[in-house]
Amino acid sequence: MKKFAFLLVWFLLVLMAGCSSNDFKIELLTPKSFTPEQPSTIQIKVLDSEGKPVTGAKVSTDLNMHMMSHGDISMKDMKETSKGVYTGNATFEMEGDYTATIQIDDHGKKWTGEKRFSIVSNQTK
Ligand SMILES: [Cu+2]
Repeated sequence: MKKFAFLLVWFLLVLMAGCSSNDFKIELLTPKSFTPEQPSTIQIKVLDSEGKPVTGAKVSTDLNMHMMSHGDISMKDMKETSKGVYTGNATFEMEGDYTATIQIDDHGKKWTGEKRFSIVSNQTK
């Protein structure tokens, strides 16, 4: 009985390890504020499951506001500006809460996910 329990735990650990081996750790770096009609720099930091930077990947990001359309603010082929850090420019029209839909293609290994952030306009009204 004890042996069976041990085997079961071992099996679960193997399963969990198997699931996470393909995972990326994604960090979204956005400014706290923007200037209207001027591009803001958005960065996506991509690390592998061991915390090493993922280099040479294709990264694109779409920015959307909940229940609103501001055209789509998308950044295709973000530029790798340092190891594992992909940079793009977005021109915001409105302050508020955004969802970034991030797509990563690391030499065929794909990841898609969402990150949320909010941004304010630095122009006083
Ligand atoms: Cu809006």
